[in-house]
Amino acid sequence: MKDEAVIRSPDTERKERIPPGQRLTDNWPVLHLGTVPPTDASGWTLTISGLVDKERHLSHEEFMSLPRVKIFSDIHCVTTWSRLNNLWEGVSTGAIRQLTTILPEAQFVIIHSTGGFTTNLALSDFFEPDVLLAIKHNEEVLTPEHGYPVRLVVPRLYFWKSAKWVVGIEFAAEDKPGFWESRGYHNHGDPWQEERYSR
Ligand SMILES: Nc1nc2c(c(=O)[nH]1)N[C@H]1C(S)=C(S)[C@@H](COP(=O)(O)O)O[C@H]1N2
Ligand SMILES: [Mo]
Repeated sequence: MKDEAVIRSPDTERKERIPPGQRLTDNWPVLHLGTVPPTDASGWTLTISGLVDKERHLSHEEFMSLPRVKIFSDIHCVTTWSRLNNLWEGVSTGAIRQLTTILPEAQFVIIHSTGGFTTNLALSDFFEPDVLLAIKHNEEVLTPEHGYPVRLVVPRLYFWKSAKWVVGIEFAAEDKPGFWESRGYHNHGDPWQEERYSR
């Protein structure tokens, strides 16, 4: 690819980069429920559905030909580890927006993963300029356990919102709490506000 300018997630510009209640780790823990899906990307499709003018199904080849961005971000997991200085490469959610017309009633985005995991985001959080569908981390293709072939990365929210093995993006008028959000995690998940769990 042509070398793109790196977009810095704004939290990486903070003087104090560790949110309250978090501690630094240098490694990258693997966390998910269930099993890692098969690593064959040939049958992978990304479905863009819900409140769009026309549902879209992108093959892996079509997805890989979309324009790329690089984003520099920190990771904050609600289980209290934080990992700084991550360089992601992939397709920005802004580029996804160009593929379809989103109907004006859409206010929320539901992300669907292989295996049934879901997470929900406000439309505005999904389209922040540092949000991407990542295919690489620190210049290496994502490993299966970290979300190959495609994972969402939402740098400004706790890492459970960063769904691995993404296969669907659904635009909705109503919010639909996702896997963790309907099991006690906060609906929004801002690490700087410690939005860890809902009451
Ligand atoms: N599909 C899917 N994505 C997921 C999860 C999951 O269980 N399934 N777990 C989330 C949680 S709780 C965390 S902390 C991060 C962990 O990502 P990592 O294993 O790459 O560190 O993935 C998130 N994305
Ligand atoms: Mo998590």
